[in-house]
Amino acid sequence: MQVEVVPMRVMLIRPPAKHTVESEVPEAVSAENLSYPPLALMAIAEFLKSQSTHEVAILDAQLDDLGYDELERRVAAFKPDVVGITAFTVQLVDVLKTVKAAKAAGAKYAVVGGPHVSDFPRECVGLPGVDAVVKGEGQKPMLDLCDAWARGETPKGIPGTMCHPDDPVPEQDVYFSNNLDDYPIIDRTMVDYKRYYDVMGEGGVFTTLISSRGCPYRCTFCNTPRHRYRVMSPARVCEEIKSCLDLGIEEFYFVDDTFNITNQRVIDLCDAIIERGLKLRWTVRFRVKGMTRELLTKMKQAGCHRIQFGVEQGTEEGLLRLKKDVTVREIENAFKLCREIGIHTVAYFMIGTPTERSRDDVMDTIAYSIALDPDFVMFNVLTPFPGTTLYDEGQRDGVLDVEPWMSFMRDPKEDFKAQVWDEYFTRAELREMLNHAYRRFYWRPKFVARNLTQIRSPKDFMRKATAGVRMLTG
Ligand code: B12
Ligand code: SF4
Repeated sequence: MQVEVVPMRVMLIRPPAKHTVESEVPEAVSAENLSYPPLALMAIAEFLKSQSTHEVAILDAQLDDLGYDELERRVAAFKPDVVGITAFTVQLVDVLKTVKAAKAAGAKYAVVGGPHVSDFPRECVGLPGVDAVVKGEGQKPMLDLCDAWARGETPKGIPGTMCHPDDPVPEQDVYFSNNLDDYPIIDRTMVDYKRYYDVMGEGGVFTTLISSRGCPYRCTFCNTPRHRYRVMSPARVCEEIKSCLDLGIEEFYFVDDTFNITNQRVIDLCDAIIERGLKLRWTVRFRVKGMTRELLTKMKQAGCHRIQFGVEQGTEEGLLRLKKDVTVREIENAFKLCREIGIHTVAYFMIGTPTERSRDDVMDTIAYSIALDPDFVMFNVLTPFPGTTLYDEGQRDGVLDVEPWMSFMRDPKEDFKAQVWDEYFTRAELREMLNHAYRRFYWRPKFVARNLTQIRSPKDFMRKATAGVRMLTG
């Protein structure tokens, strides 16, 4: 007998950012968090559309800064059978509120996925209102869940998913394919794509894209899944870029965990971009290892205008402790080459790491960030997240009390504050040094002068000025 399949109405939601866990990120930086397109949800939506007849919509509650009443109204208007919500650990309170609002609006099933679930699937599936969670890449598991519900079945044993805390935790991430090329190209028009922007960019229409998954390195503060590193072919990446260029998108940010695991991959991609005559401006997240003049020159030729480097520390001891697997010399070489070749740089630094034992040590980190001479710098207070080696080390060494984190996972509360590495400094001291770091870096005549010469348009000026004022007052 044929089972009747009724296509599901599926709404994928990026929750409002109203209750983000305070983790000592300056307001100036978090204020800019809302400008990225919801790439994960777009990838899932495109996949569902390409493989099924389910009706799919995306609701980016952060783009319009929606409150929960309005969110509920918008969900009710779409009448979804299933809502899928993306979860960062720091947004767990908002995720739960979104589940609640969606259910109140009539959604039958709520699925939660994203980086938080990948780390804590069992705790997440136990949260009220959550019907299923997806660990790892969500495209195929989300399709399987919706198909099961469409057939009127109770999903059971779908790879990559859990529907009850007693279900076995998926051991491996579920890929649609080992070949990233098999994922369909995302149609950027499914969101209001012209409204996303890059505050450090040049004011053009902006999007993100991803051309590889995973990272083989082991930095102790990072919880990037250690799954197999997979890359997209240069031809497939170019096809996706072309589809965006056709829409008038000019600025691209590759959000790969680390873009340059091998130089050859980067060179091949640049060659493909150049051969096809694609004209775009792009930025990437890089490691400083293996930087060569040849590589950077090729990248510049292919339109790369900015590289974001996770520097974190300016001493060999600090780098070793975080298992960065790079040296101070390699860092300095990378920044020097970028400056010579004319690629802008962003340096990410951490404050309050286990090897900064005195205020002088932190001031040395700040002084190093200035000496390195990047175009922009981002400082964060080190906050060991669950799922990282540093979190386990902190627990082992008696620096971190993990119980507050665990109870937050099971019962997220708005007043939760993530514990910083407070072996040598109080939270207040770290916050004060963080603010000092931003002021010292950005309040320099050299920085102001350089940025004035780089401003392209009045719109660009307004954006940078607003961000700059926030940095200095934040
Ligand atoms: C771009 C980015 C940002 C941007 C924009 C984030 C955004 N709102 O879109 C900015 C700079 C703002 C940012 C900020 C932060 N980020 Co961030 N960021 C990223 C980055 C580099 C790319 C995200 C992305 O677009 N990936 C591409 C998509 C396609 O992949 P994906 O997100 O993994 O999604 C797949 C699965 O997770 C799953 N999935 C995702 N959502 C859903 C939903 C459903 C229903 C289902 C079924 C499946 C599913 O399926 C997707 C498709 O395969 C990732 C690292 C990475 N490479 O993924 C870190 C990452 C997501 N960030 C991280 C962190 C920690 C932060 C900050 C807390 C850092 C800080 N201290 O400030 C802040 C928090 C911001 C906030 N307030 O929420 C962590 C998250 C860890 C966690 N457990 O939550 C990551 C994983 C980096 C890391 N390895 O530590 N980030
Ligand atoms: S910080 Fe970057 S290089 Fe280090 S493990 Fe994470 S993604 Fe890889």
